Amino acid sequence: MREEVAAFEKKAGEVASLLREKLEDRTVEIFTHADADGISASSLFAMYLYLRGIPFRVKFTRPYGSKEMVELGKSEEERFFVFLDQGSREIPTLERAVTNRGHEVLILDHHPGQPTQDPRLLCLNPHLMGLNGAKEACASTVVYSVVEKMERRLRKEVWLALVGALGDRQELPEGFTGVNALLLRLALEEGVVEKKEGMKLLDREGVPASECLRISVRPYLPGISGNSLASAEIPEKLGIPPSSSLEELGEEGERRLCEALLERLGLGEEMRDVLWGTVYRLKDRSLPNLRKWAVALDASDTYKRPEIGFAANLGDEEAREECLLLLQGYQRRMLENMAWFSRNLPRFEVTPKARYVRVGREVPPSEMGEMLSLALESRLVEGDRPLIGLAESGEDEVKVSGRATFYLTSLGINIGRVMNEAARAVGGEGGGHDVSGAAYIPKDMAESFVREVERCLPQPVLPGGRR
Ligand SMILES: [Mn+2]
Repeated sequence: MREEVAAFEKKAGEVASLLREKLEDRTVEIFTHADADGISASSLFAMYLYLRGIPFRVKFTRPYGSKEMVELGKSEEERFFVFLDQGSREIPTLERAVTNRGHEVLILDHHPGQPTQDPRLLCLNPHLMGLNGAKEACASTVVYSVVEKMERRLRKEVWLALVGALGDRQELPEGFTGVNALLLRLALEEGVVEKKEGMKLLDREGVPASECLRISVRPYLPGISGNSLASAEIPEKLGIPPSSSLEELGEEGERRLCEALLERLGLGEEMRDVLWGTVYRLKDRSLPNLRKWAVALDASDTYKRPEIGFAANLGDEEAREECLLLLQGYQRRMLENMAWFSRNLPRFEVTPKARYVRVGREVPPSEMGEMLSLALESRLVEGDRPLIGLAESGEDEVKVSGRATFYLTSLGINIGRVMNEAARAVGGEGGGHDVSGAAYIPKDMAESFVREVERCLPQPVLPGGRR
């Protein structure tokens, strides 16, 4: 086992034994991000509390900023706050305004943050062991690593860690790395998850291959997704029976379809990793493949109903069906968003340092980040510079999403840091990982914010460049 992963595992064990005592006779208040990773992380934590009969509340929320943390700290009675998939950035505020006032805090997160010596603040974060929280562990991975050590029965729920990692796009072309890779091995050994080679499209079952292509949004297939003609023609030319699902084609059939798609897309070999890879499934088939399930959870977030995804993760069958319906609506909306993106491509402002996508109210703020990720992944825009989106959110607020590629981060670009610094400079809040981040800023400061981003981003290293 790699040294950093071993150090993470050791620390997880320490956190687990301290936490077991701290949780006795408490009511726990969980604050979690509402995306696939945050929902899965909170599902795992809730399963533990439920098994132990510890009362809890879950709040799905965008990451709490320092003002909201200070408000929490003002409470008179002593409370137990748990921050999942968030919290690391606010450690100084938590020490000053929350634990200082007698409250206990637990942070299980994978966003960058400082270490803490505060005995009332328990924290597990892969960054502190030298791991990269953008690709080696997600919040669900971190939560699993702790709760599994307190309750062996949770071993069979290890698949939720993989769902979180897929949701956060932590599966690299070569597969999972770091703690994620460790948990995948465990999931296979436990016999909970199966894997095989195949196309990484979501709708592998239940619909014909042509429909699977037409509604494909993760990945998005330029010129094919949303295009009934093209998506019917490609399988037809290969002689694929019109009613066959992807799953029914067998590996050889899938490979032929993949080659035909690659040729049609004409985007070069690098799209192969986007289309082809590992398919993960639950052995008991109680959910669709895990990649699809991760996007279904994201859909429940987009429709502001993360509790549906949460309930489905916990085994509620009605919620599972509802979540899959939300996914269908989400796929339709993302197809529209991507069409908007393609249409407006020529209008985006491009500076030597970044590309700016001003969506106004055309794309909802909750869907913009995903739209940018898809645009980069599907090569609708070149990955030669960061992609920064600005959307109106509410009366006087703008949401910003930033996306880069691992190639750009290797050149020293850190989107989370840029979001944090530029937002603070204009009176907003922001943060995130090296490859992706978000900020909320006052609406009238949007242009100042863009100037700050230009100031914070390093000089471009290469003219052009690739992903
Ligand atoms: Mn996350």
